Amino acid sequence: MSGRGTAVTLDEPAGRPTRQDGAVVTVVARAPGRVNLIGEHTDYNGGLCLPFAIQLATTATVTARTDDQLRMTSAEANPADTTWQAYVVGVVAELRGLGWQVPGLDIALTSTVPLGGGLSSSAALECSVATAIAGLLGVPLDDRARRTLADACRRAETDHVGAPTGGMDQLVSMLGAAGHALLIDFADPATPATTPVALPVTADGLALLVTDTRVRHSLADGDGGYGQRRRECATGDARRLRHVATENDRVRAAVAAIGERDWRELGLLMTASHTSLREDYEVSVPQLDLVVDTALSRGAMGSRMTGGGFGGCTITLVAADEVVAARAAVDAAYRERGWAAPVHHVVEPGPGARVLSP
Ligand code: GAF
Repeated sequence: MSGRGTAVTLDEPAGRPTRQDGAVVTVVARAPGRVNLIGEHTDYNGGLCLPFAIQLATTATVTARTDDQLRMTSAEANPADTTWQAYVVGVVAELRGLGWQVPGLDIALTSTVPLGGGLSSSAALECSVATAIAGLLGVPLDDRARRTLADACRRAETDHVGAPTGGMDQLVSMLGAAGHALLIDFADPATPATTPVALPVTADGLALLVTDTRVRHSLADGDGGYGQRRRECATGDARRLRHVATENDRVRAAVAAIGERDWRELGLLMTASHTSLREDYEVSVPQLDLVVDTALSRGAMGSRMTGGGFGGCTITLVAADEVVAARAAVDAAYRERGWAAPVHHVVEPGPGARVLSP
């Protein structure tokens, strides 16, 4: 795939292209973070997962330069921490590697996805930049292009940042649809099969409550827990693989339960997923367990950690009119232990990445 509209005049003194050739020079794109409803640590094990895109998102404003430089700013990143820049450099390198004629760029990022908070701020960042570049080059964002971008973003993360992630986050950020979760089957990791699954929880008086434990964990640490779990699965660790097998069964059962609007069953499957992640996969932490246990004791239908674990977020299925009480109970349990207050978001399945302007 090659871009068009990339020609920029080279005589602009401030490094900015003009529009005299008619090319679009500034594109604004938005890509969402995600929550995984069920199917954890299955993507890199050839299995099934069921994430959805959320309303929290990253917005990239990308302007073509007349030189080769990449200049970038982030409204939210800590100025002393420049690790996020590797994600951008990786995306540009991967797209150039595909033959896309990506010029030098000025990139301004702003995000409502908590950075490093388990809602896939990294995929939102990568996909917002990739989508803006596609817009800049005039590449239509059809299904094929979206998959190409998702895969380039995954490689940016694995090959440039050193975070050996599995591909779920980038795929759902690119392919998410409002009102739907995305069933992803990684049986053939090179061409994951995707099926939208309508998720009418709100219509049935329920809510999906995400709770950020405020415990941070980086997937980029190759010696850290995430990379270690991948290696354990690759070498056939029986307990880890038992989680993967039972989790795949739970995803299938969850899709069936959703189809029947059997929310009680979905809740039970979510909670069973958490137990398996805690006992067999050993990626939970006391804060995640406390949120899950407290929400369940307060009447939630199901609750589990979501994402890679070792911190990050939980997702809880709860009656809409019980959200306030569930939040208050979790906050109180945190206070009792003297932990910094968690952050809650009621989330709904939203659309995948898109160009906002022009
Ligand atoms: C992280 C990774 F980025 C995903 O690829 C996936 O493996 C997930 O952890 C665990 O299900 O979000």
